[in-house]
Amino acid sequence: MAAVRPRGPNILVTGTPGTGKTTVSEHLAQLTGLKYINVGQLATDLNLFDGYDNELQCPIIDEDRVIDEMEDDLSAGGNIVDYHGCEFFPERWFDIIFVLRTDNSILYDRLENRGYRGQKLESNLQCEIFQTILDEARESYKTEIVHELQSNTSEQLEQNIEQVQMWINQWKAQHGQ
Ligand code: DAT
Repeated sequence: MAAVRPRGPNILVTGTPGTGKTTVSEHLAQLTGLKYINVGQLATDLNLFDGYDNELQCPIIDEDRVIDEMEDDLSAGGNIVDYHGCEFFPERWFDIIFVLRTDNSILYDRLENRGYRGQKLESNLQCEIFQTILDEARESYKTEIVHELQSNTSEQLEQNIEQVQMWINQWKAQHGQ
């Protein structure tokens, strides 16, 4: 049976760092009134870390504590969640998953602009080349709720925002909201 979500659908926007999750999610939250949850930022704000990943050169989030922190919001519904991973979230949380994808050369420039260098830059590019996050999403959720979106250009950004908005409106109509 479908979950009851009084505040609207829960959407996960995932993908390799630099593919545009924050950009698209913040726009969507503004346009729709859904709550934006940036999981990396939440972990930083509340210091929910559990070690350090030497390969990706970033702290490892404490998944159990992050889930505890998010549970009330996700149970109520109406959230846009932004994170570069997806397999540790409870499957029941999400109504739809969007996996953003970016061509290598474009992603390289975005990550370099962000100050990524060496191993950190390489590991993130490999993550995109091997479609690691898309595979993770397909393995962790029903494939029919996992959608790949190309995120190379500002035109595609606009199209993606429009597509997700349309989906939200449809969901609300179907659920009498
Ligand atoms: P993420 O949250 O996935 O790490 P971001 O939203 O911070 O990514 O975007 C990284 C950079 O790329 C940022 O400068 C905005 C830009 N960007 C994002 N999506 C884009 C798109 N579809 N077209 C052009 N630039 C984009």
